[in-house]
Amino acid sequence: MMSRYFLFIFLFFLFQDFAFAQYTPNYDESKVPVFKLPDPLKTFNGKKVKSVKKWETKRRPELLDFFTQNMYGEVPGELKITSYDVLEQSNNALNGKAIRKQIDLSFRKDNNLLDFTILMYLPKNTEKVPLFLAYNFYGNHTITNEADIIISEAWAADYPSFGIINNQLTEQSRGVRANRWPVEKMIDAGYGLAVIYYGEVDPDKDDLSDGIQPFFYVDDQQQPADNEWGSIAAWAWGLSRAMDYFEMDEQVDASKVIVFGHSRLGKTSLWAGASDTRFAGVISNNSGCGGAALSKRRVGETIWRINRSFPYWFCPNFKNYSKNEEALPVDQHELIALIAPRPVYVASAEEDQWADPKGEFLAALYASPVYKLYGKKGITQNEMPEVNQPIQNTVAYHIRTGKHDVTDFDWEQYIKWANTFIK
Ligand code: GTR
Repeated sequence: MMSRYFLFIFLFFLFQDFAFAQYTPNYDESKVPVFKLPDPLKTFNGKKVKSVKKWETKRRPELLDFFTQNMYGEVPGELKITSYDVLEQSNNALNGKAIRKQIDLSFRKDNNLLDFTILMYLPKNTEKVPLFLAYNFYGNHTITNEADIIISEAWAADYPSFGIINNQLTEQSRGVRANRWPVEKMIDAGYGLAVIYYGEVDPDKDDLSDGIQPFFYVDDQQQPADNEWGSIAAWAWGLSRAMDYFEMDEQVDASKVIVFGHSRLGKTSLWAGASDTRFAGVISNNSGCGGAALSKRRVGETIWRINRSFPYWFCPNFKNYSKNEEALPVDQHELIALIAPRPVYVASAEEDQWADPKGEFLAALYASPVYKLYGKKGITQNEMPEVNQPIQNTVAYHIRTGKHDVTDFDWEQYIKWANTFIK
């Protein structure tokens, strides 16, 4: 009896060990699997792409289609802005330095209604201005201390130290993320900033009955089809609708909108820039798995892991590649290549190993041949740069000291790069 008991314990621990080895994230370069990265300039049929024309008519569309059908998911229909409202406006924001506007966009379809509010800070120019467009994680009122910023009523993940309980944003979180948004620096450099609380477009939870997706359900459909949009594509959809608005706003230069995002919202900014060519530039800050990092390296967060923790971010078809990266006929360098020839900036943080900084660098590097085809300079060195030593070409990359975050250092680089490549 006793020995059976020990055998059971032994087997239990053996299994645990096995499971542990298989499922712990890998950070060891020597354990990165050997893989062959697909060539962005070779079609799925193996034909070499030698001209911009072939890229634009054949290779780019087939790559975009692959990412759409198998990763981020297709937007099942069109929905334009039904109406927009200026909720609030001031010419005296940031101590007289800027114009502030809060614009509500409404979308109606059948009996559904969705609203989201764009908070904009603009330099006091008479000219149309270039703009950074971004989502925030905890509401527009977290990005500065200004009392007039409206607090969203949309669902939010609880975060007690920010005063977010019972899924409601509160006054207590006003300004708590000001450190990530050096608005005055942007204004001084001649840029506007437009932000949206991402939870207004699709709450970040595993619930497929809220947000924008249900607007397109047919009959008794309860969730997007296998090739239809997850939350990242839904958030990207919202950024494109903000772009629709900017095309009507006389204070904005809609040909110079740079879409920025951090982490899951960096995955979103990359997909927005890949799927909507109206964005003039794209910034991915610490976007990691499903963003700028190569999936086939399986360092830090992997496809299996992200699909397990966030099954609703990507389309259901993406689960086909969980623990099956070798079957993927694409990798994230090709997502970046879809942005070409427009400027793209990939940024990592030294302590953010979960996002695989090296995999982010390599994706920027291997996207570069497509930029070269356009006569643009991508990343031209094979080695990662030193920390805090940005490479700024049409494709830009830096790894800074510190953790998974958005810092002044990051924004100083983005502004400098935008001055050269976009403004
Ligand atoms: C993590 C997730 C990452 C990244 C991050 C974030 O939990 O594993 O892919 O998106 O969240 O958005 O902060």
